Amino acid sequence: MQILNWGALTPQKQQQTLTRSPLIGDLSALQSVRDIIEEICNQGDAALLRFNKRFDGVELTELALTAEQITAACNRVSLDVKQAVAQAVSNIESFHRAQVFQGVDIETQAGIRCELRSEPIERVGLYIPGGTAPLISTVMMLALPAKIAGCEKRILMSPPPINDAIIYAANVCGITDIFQVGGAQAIAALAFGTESIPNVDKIFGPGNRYVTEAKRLVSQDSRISVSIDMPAGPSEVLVIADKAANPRFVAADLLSQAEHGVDSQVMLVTDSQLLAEQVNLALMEQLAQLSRKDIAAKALECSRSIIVSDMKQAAIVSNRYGPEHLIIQTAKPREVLKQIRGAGSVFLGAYTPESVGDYASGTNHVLPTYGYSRSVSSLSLADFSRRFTVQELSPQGLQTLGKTVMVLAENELLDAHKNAIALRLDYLATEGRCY
Ligand code: HSO
Ligand code: ZN
Repeated sequence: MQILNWGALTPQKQQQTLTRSPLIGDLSALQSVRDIIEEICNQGDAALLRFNKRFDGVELTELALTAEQITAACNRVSLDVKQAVAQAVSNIESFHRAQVFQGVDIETQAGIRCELRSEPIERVGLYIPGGTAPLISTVMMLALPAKIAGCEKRILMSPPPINDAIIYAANVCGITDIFQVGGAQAIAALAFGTESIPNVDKIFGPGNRYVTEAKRLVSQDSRISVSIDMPAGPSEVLVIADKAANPRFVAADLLSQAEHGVDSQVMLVTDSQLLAEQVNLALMEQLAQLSRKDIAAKALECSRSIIVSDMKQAAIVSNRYGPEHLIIQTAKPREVLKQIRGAGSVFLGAYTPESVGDYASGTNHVLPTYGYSRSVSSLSLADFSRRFTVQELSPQGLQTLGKTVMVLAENELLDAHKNAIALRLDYLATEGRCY
């Protein structure tokens, strides 16, 4: 990785060093996503079956997996995978159960009661991409909070043929329906519904450019009201390390993120030039052993090491970048943590590689990328429910608040608002209470 000295860079160069590559370049892709969405809207299941054949080379008669197919897939999964899923599920469940919303119920003034309540989103659609890495872990990260939140319909979509371990994880995590559909057409089906697929209220999950664009388009489509989890971009990690960090650990963590995709970005921020050089050597050594070395090598091409003066400056650089994952491998990681303002998920110390959060520590791995961590939260239980408020005033409460509301309404030139108060205050003064 290219080694840059932060202090020696002009402000412009510093900015450039922290810029991500532009997300969407190919406009023809966008038009084809629009066309796919319209085809699903107009022709439903028939179009989905056609797309399965065209894009995935799979000819099906039914989109839904049957109970028998699910059982057969589960039987083919090894005991090792089953045990690993069980431990991961247990930790992810513990962490997400602890997030159950407690609610707010207070009197802001005597007789003025205000509440904040939460209800599960009724129908959620969870998208799991196909491709070279079958994301068993993403099934757990989406399906478990959906179940714990109490979402009634929890639909999983993935391109055919769906990997057995994905089907197994979906089954263990309480998915209610599995459909064999991928790509933009899966998102369109979840958003609009088809003869066999019910439309949902919110769509979650990662995907390629087409899936991401389809999510964006359906969430802005005025014919429906479907929301999406968060804006998606390529995966990234930033490692803050000091001179005592183990360069082999650091290199392994950088590569674990670089292997996700050629557009993944990995950054090292350190106060030690020597460590940066040692990490570069370790990267070369470890890269050669990887099955996805071509992908990781490409990702490393636009990744960099930044030399800073101290850990305070390291935190400043990290905050400006706002990484999806932040690993702090320093003598006192919690001291650095105090200065961190934006990161999707933070991994502290030498024994907390990103992989543990990706799979099984309990935290969610669906995180804001592309600098959104400065304003968007990591996926949590709250994303599977909606919050709403309730208020109730007693006659005394209305008498306390009436004048204030009437003055504000009058000054907004909204007479009907004022009237709704005035006639009640009159009623209370002349007739007494009505209940
Ligand atoms: N690092 C990914 C999640 C993942 N890693 C799934 C392995 N499997 C999220 O950025
Ligand atoms: Zn990962």
